[in-house]
Order: sequence, then C-alpha cells, then structure tokens
Amino acid sequence: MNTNEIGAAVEEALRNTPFIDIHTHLFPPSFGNFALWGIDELLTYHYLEAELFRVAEIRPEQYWKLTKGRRAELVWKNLFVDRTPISEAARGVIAVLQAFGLDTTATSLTEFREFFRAQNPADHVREILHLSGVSQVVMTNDPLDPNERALWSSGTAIEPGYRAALRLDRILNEGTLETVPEVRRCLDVAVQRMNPLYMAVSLPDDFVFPADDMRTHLLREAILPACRDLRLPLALMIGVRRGVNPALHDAGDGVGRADLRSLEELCTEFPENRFLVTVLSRENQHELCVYARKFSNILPFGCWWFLNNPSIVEEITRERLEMLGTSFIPQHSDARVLEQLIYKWRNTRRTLAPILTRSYQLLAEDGRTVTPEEIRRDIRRLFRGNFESWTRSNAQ
Ligand code: FIX
Ligand code: ZN
Repeated sequence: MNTNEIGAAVEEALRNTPFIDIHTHLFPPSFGNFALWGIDELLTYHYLEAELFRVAEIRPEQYWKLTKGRRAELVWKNLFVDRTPISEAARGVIAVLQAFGLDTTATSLTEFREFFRAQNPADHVREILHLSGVSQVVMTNDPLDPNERALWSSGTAIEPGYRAALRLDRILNEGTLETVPEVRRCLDVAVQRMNPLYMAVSLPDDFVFPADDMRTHLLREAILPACRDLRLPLALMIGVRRGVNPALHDAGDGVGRADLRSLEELCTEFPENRFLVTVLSRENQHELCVYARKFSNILPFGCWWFLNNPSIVEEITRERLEMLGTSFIPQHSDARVLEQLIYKWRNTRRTLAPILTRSYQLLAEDGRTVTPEEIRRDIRRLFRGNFESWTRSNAQ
C-alpha cells in the first residue's frame, strides 16, 4: 500500500471498529438522575465551568446558588456567544450540536432544550453509541453511595451497552470502612450485584506504597487479594490533587507528578494481580511506558482528563506506540454527559489517524508493508481486544 492507501485503511478501520469505552462516569437511563444528558448538562460540565470562572464576573459562591438552567445560560453566553469556543471542551459542545443539525450560533438555549426534551432516552442512548462508534461504556460505580446502592440492591435493569466498574475511592482515600473483613464483605456484595469488569481507584500525586498507612494496609490485606481471587484487574488512576481550589467544586481538582516507584513496588509484590494504569501528569507518561516494559501485569490506558487534548494525546500515543507496540489502550472518554461520547471519540479518531498512518509508513520504509487486515487487527486490539483479554468480558 502507498501512503494514501495506508491513510485510508487506517481511517476506515478507526471508523468501523466499535470501541469499548473503558472509563466513563455515565449511567443508563434506568438509573434516573444519575444519567446525565442534554444541553444543560453539557454546558455545566466542570471542564467548561473552570473556563467560565476565568472570564465571567460571577464568583463561584454566587454561581453555585443558581439553578442548573441559569448556570448553563451563563456558560453559553460567556464561552459561546461573547467568545469563540475554541477550547477543546467548548469545541466539543459545538461538535455535538452539529451532529444533531442544531444551530451552533444560536444566542439562546431554547431550541436545544426542545430538541433534547423530545428524545426518548433509550433510543437516544442507542443513537449516541452508534454515532460515537462505541459498543460498550464502562461506568464508575461507588458501592458506598447510598442512592446508587439502592438502585443496585433493588435489581434495577440496565440498558444494553453499560457495564460496571467498582470504584474504591471512598474505601481507600476516605477510610470509610476500617477493617479488612468489612472491606472484603463490601467488595463481595458489590461484585455480586454489579458484576464489574474491574475495580478502580484514583490516587493523589503523593501516593506512596508501601507506607505505614491505612491505604497500604487495605490494599495488601483486602483489595488486592480480592482482585486476585475474583480475577478482576485493579485500575490505578494516579496523580490527581483533589480540591486545589475547593470553591470550584469538581472543577477545582488539579494535577501533580507522582513517584511511580510505588507502582514498581505494587507490581513486584503482587505479580499475580493485573493493573490498568493511567497517570495524570504529563511528566509521568514516559516512566509509565518504561514500567509497562518491565512488568507485563501493567496495561497503560487513556490520556486522562487534562491530557485529553490533541497536542498531548498525540505526544503520549506516539510514545506508547514506539515503546509498547499495540500493548496498551490508547483512550477512554471519561464522559459524564451522554452526548460527550460523540465529540470525545470523534476527536480521538481524528488525532490517532495520522499517528497510526505514520507508524505504518515508517514500517513500510523499513521493509514491511502492512495489509488492511493487519491494520484492522491492530486497531481492534488497541480499542477492544486488550481490554477484553484482561477482563474476559464478552462485550458486544
Ligand atoms: O476520578 C476520576 O475518575 C476523574 O476522571 C473525575 O473525577 C474527573 O472529575 C473527570 O471528570 C475527569 O475527566
Ligand atoms: Zn473519571
């Protein structure tokens, strides 16, 4: 294949491979208020709220007193009407509106609200998954959230396309449960109810393992043995600094560089456990690739949160391809609002197409041409197979 043919084959494979979105904050419509969708939710996404507070007169304390509708209107006026929406998060909303043929230059939200109100939730989910090229989204499920627990314990049916991930932040970061048997019981019950694909925890930049603290104790004695017994990977999401500016609520979290020797210690002490790992600091990315080359029980995934911008995704993905071949998961969406899947996955495909094309071109120059089947096989592996083989999921 020549350069143009390689490029076309890559684009075709990216377009036609149904991806698994391994980390989102989405919920199925049957979860009621947990399931966020529509224009008001899109505009009050915390990525946009952070941008609003940079430019608007309003102080965070005043903003949080407003209704969600009023907040959305403020965001629209400040970031989309008074300014050109060129930031990544703002452009994403434009891409969603355009996908539905809505007027991206409207000065009021009325038409958008009418459009979203008219959608049937279950059909809308199906359409969004289709438009996003995603066959399955993995949720973030907190076993200690009383409202969420009530839904699971009453056996609420879950629409197709959603799978659970058991989130351990309250247990490991807030110390909500104190003893090993308590934690173990909580995990066993949650796994029984949710049938999760993996367990997950976000960790601060100053995370240390082993340390003389509760987190090390619970990881060693409860979480990692449970993951091993239940054959579930543990996702480690390292490098978040919660509440750097608490007045901004979810928009107030930051990032810090972590010491990844703790990851080395975990992999050495728990060789039978599998770790899905993402790191939030740009400065930690190369080290993560090196560790993945040392420990085959690490599967790097995603360009998380502040990294999910084309310039940084490009850099990280090229580095991973160069150092790990296809043995990583390039991206997850982290979507909180259903329609975000459209723009986040569209951006990922757009950013990855030239990167993958370039890799195959270099390979061809060095003596091996690839076939369209091989390109499809690689993309399938990156965006589903690697995850499926680690979670043994029978995702459709
Ligand atoms: O901890 C996480 O899973 C983070 O992704 C979120 O808490 C964060 O607020 C987010 O939405 C990032 O994209
Ligand atoms: Zn997340």
